[in-house]
Amino acid sequence: MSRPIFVCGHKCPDTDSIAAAIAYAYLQNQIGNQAEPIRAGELNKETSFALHYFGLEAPRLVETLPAEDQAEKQKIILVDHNESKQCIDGIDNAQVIEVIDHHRLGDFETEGPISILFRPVGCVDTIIYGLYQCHHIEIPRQIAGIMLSAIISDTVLFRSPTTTEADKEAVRDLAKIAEVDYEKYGMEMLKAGADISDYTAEKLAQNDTKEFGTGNHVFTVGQISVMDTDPINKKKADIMSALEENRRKGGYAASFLMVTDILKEDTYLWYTGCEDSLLVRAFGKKPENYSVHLPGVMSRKKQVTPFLLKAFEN
Ligand SMILES: [Mn+2]
Repeated sequence: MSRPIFVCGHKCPDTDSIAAAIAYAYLQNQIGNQAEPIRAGELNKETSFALHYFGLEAPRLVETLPAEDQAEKQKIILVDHNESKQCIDGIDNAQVIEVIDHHRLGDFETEGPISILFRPVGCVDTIIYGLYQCHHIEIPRQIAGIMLSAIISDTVLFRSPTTTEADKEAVRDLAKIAEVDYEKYGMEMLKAGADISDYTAEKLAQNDTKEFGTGNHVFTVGQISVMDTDPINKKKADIMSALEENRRKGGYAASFLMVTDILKEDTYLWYTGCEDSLLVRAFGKKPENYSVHLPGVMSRKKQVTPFLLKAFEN
């Protein structure tokens, strides 16, 4: 009869976006709605590690939602994002029927009424975990595994200030179902994701990049998690050239790259395209060599983007 509803995370998908698509599509199928998880981009190493560890297939890659000549548009549920700039290409060819997210409410507009569920928690899979409980649906071991991977990833094993009690509780419960020692597994997974040894400067420059905008200023913020900043610092010159190249091509006001040390729990924010004074306005610190050191900063959403948005407005 009808086509399955797509469940899709943001572009440049992270573990949360992939896990949420898988977990929420599974839940939809259990409650009688045919759904298929899809992804809007390549998997990162951390996500590949987690999928492989729990024996799961990656969602199907859909680069652009095609324009349909059918009377009814493809239905889609967005998870882990809501800003139009972060949506899969061709989103206007689809009908968004639901959004589940844990980010700020962006510029999202729809033609008709939709279901939305937002909660200020560390990970969208924590919200989805709650939905499994609401519907009394049993979580299979593999899905519990990918969901807890997502929560560990987004909260950096509870180190990020975005972490809530609900995230911790979900991980503890999911770890029992997945039969893993979540601390040991979590460190292994983060380590797999932090391995950048074979990444080119171009790839590093666009790692986990998201677009944000305020008024006429559209900028990008990417993030790379490492366990040691030495290797990436050695490639800084090439990464900065690639970052500037991407900024120029995309016509962005500025491009930022968070180099986050997950062991030291700090970030070096690299940037191109804007004045040093913007960084001073945003963080009250004088940058050096296109980098600002931000101790204790790990969360793009909570500790970086809001300050950049404000600085651009002033
Ligand atoms: Mn997320």
